[in-house]
Amino acid sequence: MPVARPESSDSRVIAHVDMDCFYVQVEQRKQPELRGHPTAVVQYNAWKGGGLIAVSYEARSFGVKRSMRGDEAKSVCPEIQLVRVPVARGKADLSIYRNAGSEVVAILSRKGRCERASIDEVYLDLTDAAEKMLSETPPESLEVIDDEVIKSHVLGISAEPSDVRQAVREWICRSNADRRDKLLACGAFIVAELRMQVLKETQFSCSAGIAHNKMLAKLASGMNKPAQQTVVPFVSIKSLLEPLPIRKMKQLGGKLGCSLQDDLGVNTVGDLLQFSEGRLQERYGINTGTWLWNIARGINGDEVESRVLPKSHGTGKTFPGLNCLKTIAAIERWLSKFSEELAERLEVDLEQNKRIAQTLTLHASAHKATESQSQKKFPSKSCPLRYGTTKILEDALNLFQAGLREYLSSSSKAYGNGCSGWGITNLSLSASKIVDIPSGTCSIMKYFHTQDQSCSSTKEFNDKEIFEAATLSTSGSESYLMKHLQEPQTECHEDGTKMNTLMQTHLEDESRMFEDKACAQTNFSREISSLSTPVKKNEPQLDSVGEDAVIKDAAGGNRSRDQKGKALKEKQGTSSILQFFQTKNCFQEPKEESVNDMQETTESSCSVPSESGGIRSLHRGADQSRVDCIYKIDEIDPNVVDELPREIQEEVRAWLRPQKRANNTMRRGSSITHYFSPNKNL
Ligand code: TTP
Repeated sequence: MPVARPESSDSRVIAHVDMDCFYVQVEQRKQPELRGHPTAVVQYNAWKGGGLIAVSYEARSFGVKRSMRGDEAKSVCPEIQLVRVPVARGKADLSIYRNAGSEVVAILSRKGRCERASIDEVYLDLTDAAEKMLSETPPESLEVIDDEVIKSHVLGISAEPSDVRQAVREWICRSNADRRDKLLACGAFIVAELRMQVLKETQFSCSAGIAHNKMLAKLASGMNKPAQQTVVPFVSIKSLLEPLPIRKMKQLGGKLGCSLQDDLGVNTVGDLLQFSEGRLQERYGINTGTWLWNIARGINGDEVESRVLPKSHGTGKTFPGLNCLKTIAAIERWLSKFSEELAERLEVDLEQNKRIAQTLTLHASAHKATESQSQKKFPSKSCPLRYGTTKILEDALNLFQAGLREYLSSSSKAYGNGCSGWGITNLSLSASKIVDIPSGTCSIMKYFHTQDQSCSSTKEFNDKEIFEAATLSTSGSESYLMKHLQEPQTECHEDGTKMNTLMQTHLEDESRMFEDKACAQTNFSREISSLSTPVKKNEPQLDSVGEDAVIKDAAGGNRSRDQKGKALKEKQGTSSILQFFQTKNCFQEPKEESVNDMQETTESSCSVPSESGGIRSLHRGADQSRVDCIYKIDEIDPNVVDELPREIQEEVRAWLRPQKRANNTMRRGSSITHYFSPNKNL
């Protein structure tokens, strides 16, 4: 539902930047010989040469359109070059385009707040930069103006084609102009410079709209493509909006737009101007009524959010016609591929951007066997996201089953019991509600906060825990998570009481950063205890952590290196943190840790750098038998050191430096040994 927001100021400078025929440009950069030739990117399948998803401007001039199949494009433009989208895991692999989009965002974000709106679109709030330019180097003071600025389209300027450039120059340099328009003129300079920089650094061209709000900037960016920019001065807003078909406006392509047309006879934005705000509120409610009244007048208070990273990660595939998926085995096969891809992307996001996703959602479309059945939608289902391919797959299957049950039960209610057949034509998984892990210890807490989800066993995963994505508000999700985290889960909670006092103190110091300290500590201790729990019989065991380590399964057989890698990845997460605290935990919980499983009581222990470049944790039991764990230094994220108590940071840092220096730290009076000494506080 649209939200009516008042404009914070009408002196903002907002740009919408949209890449030109983006996938084609990415392919042309890869194969420069395609530049300048009619080219299209196809999502290939055997049916009529696949579907076109991006078309170059050269091909467009021959009449090639995105809605065409490859064969049709060939018939319209025989010389067209069709490039296939890369394929991985049996489906389109968009990572090359995603990464190219990130390159562009990195450049565009240099001048102001930047919101990545899609794979190839960005909003920029350039107000501050424009104000700075206006006060320091106003356009009228410039002797030379770059051609890219002069080539701007300024809506409302009427001049003979031969005089347009001069008219634009005059508009840009007017000293008596309204301040708001002067700021837009400065915006034209800044955007032109950014676009040239994008071209220089990435070889991609883009187009842009410059206006005082997001709605107008977006409308303008598509008006003059490719490689051009359009400015919307205040006086031109009315003439820009009035003729626009109402259904072309954002959020009016669906039911609301239909209702405006059918019930009020509104076909263009201009038609909307005849209705008072009160009349629109009466018909559509206060919020939507005001929003409609506002957009008819070009008023839109949406802020540019500061977001250079994607809001969610999604992966999926369509299975049209006879290719639809009809068995759970087929669903599982595809969900397994999607889970693997999603887990990988989430891990990269966690590692590179320190972000975690909180919600997993499964979307599907069901086969339309009959016209009446086509009315019934396969419901989207969501649940808290647990990291790791296996867990994502497990949850995705549960979500699918829940959706299918609901789909079939309502279908059979509506169409009788004969309606039990199903076929899935579209299946996708997405990870959303992505949040930053704040720096400092809080990151560790948040990490475990998420990991805690994995404490709940799959058996506990039931329909009650599955909820509609659409009804999940942020606060709803928080309270859901908090509720579950606070519910004692016997196994975890009991282990939690083993938490070492050092860690408790440390957490308490940092707890201002976390809303629910008790909850965080419980989560943290759960994770600690699950780590410190000695290997169970059926779990794979690592012979050693060195290069040649092999994983032994319960039957004692060795698994391949690949499998080992995967298993390690799954288990480790942010391995350095877990490993480090595993070591600490050994120190802090001498008595309880040992009990039943290891048959030893830790009396004293210390961590030292090992000869093999790892950190070795030694624990001596009462019987003097030694548990010896080696942690590889190169697997430890140096950032984790900042999260440790100050008194031991220096020494741990020394371990992470070259081996020579690390060896110097192997001294008797080590602060770490002292830190963990049972007598430390005496
Ligand atoms: P768009 O920005 O819609 O289009 P475009 O960049 O190809 O062309 P234009 O210059 O007109 O903006 O889409 C960006 C990319 O997203 C596009 O290159 C391919 C991909 N895409 C799809 O895969 N499927 C689709 O249905 C659409 C619309 C786009």
